[in-house]
Amino acid sequence: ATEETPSVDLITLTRHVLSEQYRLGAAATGDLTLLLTAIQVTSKFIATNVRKARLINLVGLAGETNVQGEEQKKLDVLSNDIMVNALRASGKTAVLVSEELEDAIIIEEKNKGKYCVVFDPLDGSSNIDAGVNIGTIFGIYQIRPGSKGTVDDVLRPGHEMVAAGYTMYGSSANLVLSTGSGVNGYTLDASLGEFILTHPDIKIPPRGKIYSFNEGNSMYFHPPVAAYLKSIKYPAAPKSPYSARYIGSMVADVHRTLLYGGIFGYPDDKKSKSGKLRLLYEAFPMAFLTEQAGGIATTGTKRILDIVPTGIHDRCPVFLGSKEDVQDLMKCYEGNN
Ligand code: AHM
Ligand code: MG
Repeated sequence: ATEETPSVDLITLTRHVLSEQYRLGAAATGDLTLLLTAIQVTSKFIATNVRKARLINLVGLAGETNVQGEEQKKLDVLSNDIMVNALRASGKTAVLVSEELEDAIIIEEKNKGKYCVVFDPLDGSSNIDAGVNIGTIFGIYQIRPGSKGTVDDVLRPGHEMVAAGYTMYGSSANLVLSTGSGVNGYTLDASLGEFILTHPDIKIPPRGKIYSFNEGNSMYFHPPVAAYLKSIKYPAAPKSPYSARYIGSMVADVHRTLLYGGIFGYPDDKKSKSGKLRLLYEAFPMAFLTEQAGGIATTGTKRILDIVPTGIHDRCPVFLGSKEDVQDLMKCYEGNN
């Protein structure tokens, strides 16, 4: 085998986003690129902290205070602070919504820009201490024409987002992004400190072989979900049953679904009437990416991106993934109505 020569033409995230924005023509001011640059810096910073925290856990030093005697912040709070500070300082934002904060932040006049960012700074926090993949999820709106930036600028359907993405902190840090013309994946090259384009134009396979649900909640599931799960676990011959994969970290479960296909679901059930996942900063960004990659994202009966939020921390049922798999699920709902 011939040895591959190292690439001398690396496509970094900034370069790639810039060229996409140029392609869009004169309307692009470069502001979105600058905002995305700020977001990727926060991802690098959070990735470093996640790694450090794991190291500390490994050597058994994790505690209430660090060596300087300062109280250590929990990783999700720390990640929130990193993002709020960087996004405010970017000068490109007007409104920020974080899972960690009860109220939206309205950016003061001197730092104000025209974008609103909704985010979950560190999702999948129950996985942190076990060293399992966790991630940051974000969605971006532009403020409405004439608005100075209020909470109403984010209480809008997900299809009005101008960009959405996530960073997964795993064996490497992977940033997956869509600015509305397809989905691209970038991997952090730690030695360069740059996200490099490694997964151009991600497309979800039209059908997969994996389902990803927390089946521990089965006793609460509504009939359409129970019927769907039964159909993929006990298929009529000659079909074979699907494999189960559930990490319990939305970023990781969605990342696998984008790459391998299949279906991810977090339904509403007899216990939680809107499910668990948050509409603005979990369901919308992931639905945006799924559709941009050629898949479907639904509540079972309704397109997720068409929902109009009534509050910044609303929840909604989520099913997303390969087109044919999600269509099969939707059929179970039709049969039930
Ligand atoms: P979190 O925001 O408190 O971390 O909860 C969100 C997470 C998602 O990442 C994941 O899909 C889901 O909760 C898993 O929930 P469960 O443990 O009920 O299966
Ligand atoms: Mg979350």
